[in-house]
Amino acid sequence: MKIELIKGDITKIKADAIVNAANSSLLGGGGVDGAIHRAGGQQILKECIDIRNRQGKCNTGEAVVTTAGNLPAKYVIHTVGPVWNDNEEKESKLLANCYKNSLKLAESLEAKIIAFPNISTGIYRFPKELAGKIAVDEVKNFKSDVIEKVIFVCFDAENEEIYKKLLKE
Ligand code: AR6
Repeated sequence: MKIELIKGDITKIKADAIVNAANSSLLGGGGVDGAIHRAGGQQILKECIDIRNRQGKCNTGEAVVTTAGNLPAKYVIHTVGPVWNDNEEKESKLLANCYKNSLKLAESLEAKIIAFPNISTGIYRFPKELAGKIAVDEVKNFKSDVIEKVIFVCFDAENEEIYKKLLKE
């Protein structure tokens, strides 16, 4: 699996699947979630509502999929990151689950290229350095014959620097 780092807006990425840092309501919000719903259009929200009606809320660490509406990607994988509350062990595990479950779901969709934002490092206040380490570890430990490339899309300069360093190691 190749790993790439891009600084920019994930809504512009032409991957098979892009990952959304959603909340458990699946009904949209701010940050990258807001950007994805704005750029993707009503179709994504409609499918999120269908999922809610079928299975209820999405728990932290889990992931669900919709199509990508007007986005250049094929699918949006919505995962719910943990809110940082200083419980490092518990919240790290939950963040790792976000990456694991998103990768598993991408694989089941036969997605070859998948793009991740820096889940939980915005509104949910997860420390960026630790979040980056968890993200890179989970991706490196995930062995797949289906996924060919994972793109980390960093929106802010701080995350970009952190990922540059982590990926050099
Ligand atoms: N493309 C890529 N990354 C982005 C973009 C973008 N267009 N916009 C922001 N980021 P956040 P969270 C980065 O707050 O911390 C929402 O309201 C941002 O710089 O989007 O998981 C949800 O509904 C940061 O590094 O997500 C939830 O309620 C990263 O995306 C809550 O926020 C994640 O920041 C989730 O909080």
